[in-house]
Amino acid sequence: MSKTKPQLIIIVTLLLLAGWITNCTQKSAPQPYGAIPTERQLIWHNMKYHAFIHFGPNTFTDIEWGHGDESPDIFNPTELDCRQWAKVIKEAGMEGAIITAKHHDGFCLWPSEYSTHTVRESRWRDGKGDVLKDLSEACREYGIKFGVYVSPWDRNHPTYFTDKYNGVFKKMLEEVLTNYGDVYYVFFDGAFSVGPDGKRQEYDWEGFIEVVRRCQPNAVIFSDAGPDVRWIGNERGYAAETNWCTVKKGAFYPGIGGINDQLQTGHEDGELWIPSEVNTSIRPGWFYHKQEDDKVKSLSSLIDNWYHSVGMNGNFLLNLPPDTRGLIHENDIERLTELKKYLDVAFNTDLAAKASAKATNIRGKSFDAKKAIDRDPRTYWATDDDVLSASIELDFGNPIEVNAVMMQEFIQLGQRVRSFAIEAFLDNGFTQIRSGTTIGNRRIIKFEPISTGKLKISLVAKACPLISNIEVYRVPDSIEGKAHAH
Ligand code: FUL
Repeated sequence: MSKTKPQLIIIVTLLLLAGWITNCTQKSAPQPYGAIPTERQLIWHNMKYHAFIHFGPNTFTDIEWGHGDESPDIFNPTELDCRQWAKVIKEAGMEGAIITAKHHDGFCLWPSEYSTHTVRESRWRDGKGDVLKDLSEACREYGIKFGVYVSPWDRNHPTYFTDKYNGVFKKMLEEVLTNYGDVYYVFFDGAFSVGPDGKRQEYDWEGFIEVVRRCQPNAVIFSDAGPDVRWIGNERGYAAETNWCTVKKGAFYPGIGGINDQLQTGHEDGELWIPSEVNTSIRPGWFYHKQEDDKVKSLSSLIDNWYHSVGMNGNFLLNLPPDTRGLIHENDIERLTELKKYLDVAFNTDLAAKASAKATNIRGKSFDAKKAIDRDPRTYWATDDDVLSASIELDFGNPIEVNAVMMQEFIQLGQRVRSFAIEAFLDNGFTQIRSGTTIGNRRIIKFEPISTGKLKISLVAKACPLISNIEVYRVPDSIEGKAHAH
């Protein structure tokens, strides 16, 4: 049946209207700027704090880098209990655990078919144990994510320094990534050695990445160079003041030296989204050493690490090395508990929640100022496309004491802010109390406590700034009875 003329007119009008509405919505929605994160990176961005677990023959030989010629019998934890680790990690508020499935000595914490230097050759549980099985099950039981560190450098495997090694390593990876359920994180270390004839093992990075993507498509891959998460360039647990999630193509390669400064900052105009992981150990070493039992980091240095990692556009990966019993040591647990207590107290009350907000520029008419300070990550404050400098003012009504501001960019559409300033209303005008450079996923700015009725946050961005969250706190220096945190 053919359509009548009036019907056609209605259809055309409706189509035009639909097109106009779509066009308007598109115009009012900010477009992505530069590189943006993938889904799996966003899941990682939404985490803050996870545990690193260095465990293996080094725990028993009391050294940091095993030579690969140690007897597998040396690995013999007397009370290994991965459920204790998982419980400690969960209670510490950490969201995942990444274990050295294989460190540089080549010893496999699982009975790999591709090595003779594994738990199977050890005395532990008569060679029938599997640390990865125990830990992955414990993680599931306690609701934390399971991740693996697999060292490409292997000082035991007979094929290392030959072309065959890449094939062996990929097979090992397949075992680790297919037998233990979901793996959220694969950590590739950059350390290596040069053979007696000056030869260096060439790694098949593309092949390694292909195995991870095929076996665990949701896992993020860490290395000096990403592809999903990059090393922050030091092992002290400190991100730099300027920390871009973006890096330039080809600038980084795992294991090349001389790039630590660039790893710290990333590159403002990088074409790749590779944010930073900030890692350190709770003790001086990565592996357990009895003589370090009284050298567990102080609460104030852990608090300092927290503000320099989670508070500086990174995640915090804190190493907790199990001891020769196969347990996380009491001293480490005490410190973790203190940090958790501190964080619970410090970030308990968001003082911005009750403030009213106004901004110098608001994109379109859709902006609800309250949304800039709520916790809904789907909403954000955006300016018009051509407005690259803007400020938001929070009014608390009456003066309150504050000393920390947390800000988050809506990174789904790129990292944009290149500088910011925080001003407080004192006496009868605004006075600048802090300024800084990048924000990214999360930036926490601490300053001396001030009593103020209003805070103003000014931003200068590369493209219209998008802020998904602003929170304000009065954080303590430490918890009761503990030393002052710096
Ligand atoms: C380094 C390694 O050589 C250390 O042993 C440790 O695993 C650390 C996290 O990475 O490159």
